[in-house]
Formats: sequence, C-alpha cells, structure tokens
Amino acid sequence: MSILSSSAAITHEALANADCRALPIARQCLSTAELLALQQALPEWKIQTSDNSSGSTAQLSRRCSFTDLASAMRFANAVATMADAQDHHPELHLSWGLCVVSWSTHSAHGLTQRDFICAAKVDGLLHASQRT
Ligand code: H2B
Repeated sequence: MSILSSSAAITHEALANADCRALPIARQCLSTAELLALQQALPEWKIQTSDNSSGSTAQLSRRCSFTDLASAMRFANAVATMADAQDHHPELHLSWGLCVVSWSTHSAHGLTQRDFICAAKVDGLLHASQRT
C-alpha cells in the first residue's frame, strides 16, 4: 500500500522503513499537496530545481557535513550500498567534509515517493555515521 494512501500524517519512520522495490515503476511526479505532506516528515531536506539538458527537474537535497574527507567518503559508500539495494540512485557531490545528496526519479522526470523513502534512509545512515 502506498504511504500516501493513508489519511494519517506521514512519519519519518514510515518512510525510512518503506521499500522502493515494492512500488510500481513511477511515471508520474507527486502533486504539490503530496510533496508538502511528505516534506513535513523530512525537515532537513530541501526541494530545489536543477537545470539539465532536458529542462529543469525538481530534486530533494540535503547537505551532510563531516570532519574530514574520509568520513564523507565512507558515508557516500553507505548511501551507494543502500541505493543499490533500493534500485534508486542519487546524485552525490563529495568534497572535503561535505556530501550533498540529491534525489529525483528519472523515469518520472521529477520527485516521487521513492525519493522521500531514500532520503529518510539517508538520515538513518547519517545518524549511524555520527555515532561511530
Ligand atoms: N534511480 C533514480 N534516481 N531514478 C530512476 O528512475 C531510476 C534509478 N531507475 N535507478 C532505476 C535505477 C532503473 O533505471 C532500473 C532499470 O531499475
């Protein structure tokens, strides 16, 4: 069942525990109301537009800070492993002490539930990396 079909508020936990592989292929972007409902569960993430060859696409992005390059790279690798397991892949911009993670769904040319599910999973990976 889709997270969005419930009338209750969407929680971060529900997103983090959802599995992208259980969802049908996304061909349609979320509506503005759906975006707002999902975004309230992910306060650290911003919706931005990025320009590319096929026009402009909405992306869900978070800047994740670290104390050095190696920690940022370890985090990026953990994100990559999660992305492969979910069959949904982010843009990662890595620099000293920083990994910017951006999600969008290529097949829908914009944002879908998959992006919010993976963003919530990234939050979990970030918390885990800060505990070690
Ligand atoms: N990642 C993202 N971000 N968007 C997609 O539409 C997408 C993906 N599609 N990863 C997946 C892979 C698809 O190409 C494969 C065939 O499952």
